[in-house]
Amino acid sequence: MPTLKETLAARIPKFRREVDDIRHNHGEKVIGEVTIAQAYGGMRGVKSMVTETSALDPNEGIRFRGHTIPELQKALPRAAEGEEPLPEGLFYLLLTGDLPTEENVAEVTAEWQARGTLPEYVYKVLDALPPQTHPMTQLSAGIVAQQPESVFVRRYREGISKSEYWEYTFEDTMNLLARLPALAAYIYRRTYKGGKIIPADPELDWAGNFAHMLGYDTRMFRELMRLYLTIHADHEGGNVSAHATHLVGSTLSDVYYSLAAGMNGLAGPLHGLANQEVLRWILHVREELGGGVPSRQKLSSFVWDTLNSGRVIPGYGHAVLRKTDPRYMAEREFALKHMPDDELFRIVSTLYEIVPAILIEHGKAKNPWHNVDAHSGVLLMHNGMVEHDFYTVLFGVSRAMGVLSSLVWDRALGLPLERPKSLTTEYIKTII
Ligand code: NMX
Ligand code: MLT
Repeated sequence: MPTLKETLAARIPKFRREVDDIRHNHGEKVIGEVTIAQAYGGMRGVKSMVTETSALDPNEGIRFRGHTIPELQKALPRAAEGEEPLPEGLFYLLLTGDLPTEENVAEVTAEWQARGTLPEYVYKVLDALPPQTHPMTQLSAGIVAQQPESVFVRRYREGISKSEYWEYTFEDTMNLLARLPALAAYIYRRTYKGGKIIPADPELDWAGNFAHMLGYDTRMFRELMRLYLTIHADHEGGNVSAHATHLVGSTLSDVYYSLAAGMNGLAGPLHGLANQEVLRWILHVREELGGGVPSRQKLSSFVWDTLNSGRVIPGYGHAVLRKTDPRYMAEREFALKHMPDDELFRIVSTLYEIVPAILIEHGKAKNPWHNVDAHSGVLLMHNGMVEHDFYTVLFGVSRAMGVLSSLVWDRALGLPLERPKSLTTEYIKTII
């Protein structure tokens, strides 16, 4: 069986030739136009970059290398004990474009186990931060602190050919992904559990071992991590964490600098931090409305109060999606299967029924439907992980697989420095 790196090495020359041919022979073809509204409006809908690993359809949701989430729940290999896909399989798919066999997945698991030890100095860097430092700050610091490990930087200084860049980016990617669970688990343990490190279990898969190092040794939590880390991995190239990683990476910054940039973007409340905000908001709803599962009527007026005070309803809306996020549906199915009577899940379910109609009546959000962050927190709460400031770190561990797969391909295709043109309002006034 060819290794993952050999499979990738075999794919790259042909795809590079195809892309070179498209750029050379069709480079002048127009794929869109840009309006003033888009230039001021966060570049929504501007077709200005290429990302191979996944594509987002506004109505259907995400496809990873052409496969929907329900398809992958059937097609990707699973742990012996479980029914959820193994994230290592998704990584193999994102990187190569091929659905992996059980052996392909076992190879990734074994590689990540072998490379998974966090350098000792990273613990010291984290220990130097006050314990109340937000977990996303710790994640970003812990990633960038490992930058001296970069194989790419070492080889680049020695003087390598452009055609080899991808190989060392691949090595850095494998090392960083292998160590992210140990880093994230230490952040959790030092922030909330007195700092006692739980050693890795070499018998477990990547997500199962992550659950173990966090301190959760139930089958349900391992299964939740497998699902969670699979579905959050990628959301095409324009989302802030993917785009920031790609942008910083386009300067030939290594994977450590690039991923830290992506994670800093994920830490914003309009992006990944929304998963923590949703939980805070739901707990606040429950407290304000006297505990238990509030009636639809009481919940409706709470939603209106939030909107009328000028705040967004976290977990609803999307820059691209125009229907319920299939990641939300995968989480909902997990809840229906494992915890249908959970009180917070019942609140989320009631919100699922009432919020879209309220947002439509409110008339501002272009997408009134549920996104992934509206649901993930209650699954974690049910399993005992109550520290919601940590939730975005889980999103980040998963997102690293998608954005770093793309960075390997950026290097393989020799994509250039990203540098769009900006305009001034003074200039815009001259063209209207
Ligand atoms: N609640 C209230 N108002 C909203 C919401 C919402 N959930 N979503 C959008 N709006 C408002 C938005 O603030 C804007 O108002 P204004 O004109 O006063 O500036 C207006 O509706 C138009 O915004 P859209 O064009 O629909 O949304 P946009 O593409 O700019 O932003 C989000 C997308 C996701 C940032 C936005 O829907 C939002 O703030 N949602 C809540 C936060 C959230 O759940 N983020 C997580 C996204 C997924 N992820 O994991 O990254
Ligand atoms: C994501 O997963 O990155 C979010 O849904 C945001 C986006 O796609 O813009």
